[in-house]
Amino acid sequence: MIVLNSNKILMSDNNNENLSETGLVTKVERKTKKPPLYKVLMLNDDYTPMEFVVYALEQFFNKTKEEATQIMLHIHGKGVGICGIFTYEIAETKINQVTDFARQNKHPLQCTMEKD
Ligand code: TYC
Repeated sequence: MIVLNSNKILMSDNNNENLSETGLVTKVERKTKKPPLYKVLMLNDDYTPMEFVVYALEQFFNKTKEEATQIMLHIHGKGVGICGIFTYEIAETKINQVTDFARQNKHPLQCTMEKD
């Protein structure tokens, strides 16, 4: 945490605001900023085989067969489901891996991302 002026910090809150002795509100900054996170969502369709979706969830999202089956059935029933939560670049990579794999196998399976 870096203090941006030399006033003594009397109080601190979760908003990174500090009340100094002079009554001035000072801002502090985390040294390591948390990156924004994105949900990778998988969409239902009428053609991709259930076993293919389960396999993709195991391969690209490190799910067990049981977890992958639950997620697949959720997507099948509700239309969309969460595969995982990642930084932007990792989410993008996962989406490309799934869509490339689906295309190679002539399945219409699709993923998107949404800010968490
Ligand atoms: N609805 C597909 C079927 O009945 C299965 C499926 C599940 C497809 C999840 C895509 O993301 C998906 N074969």
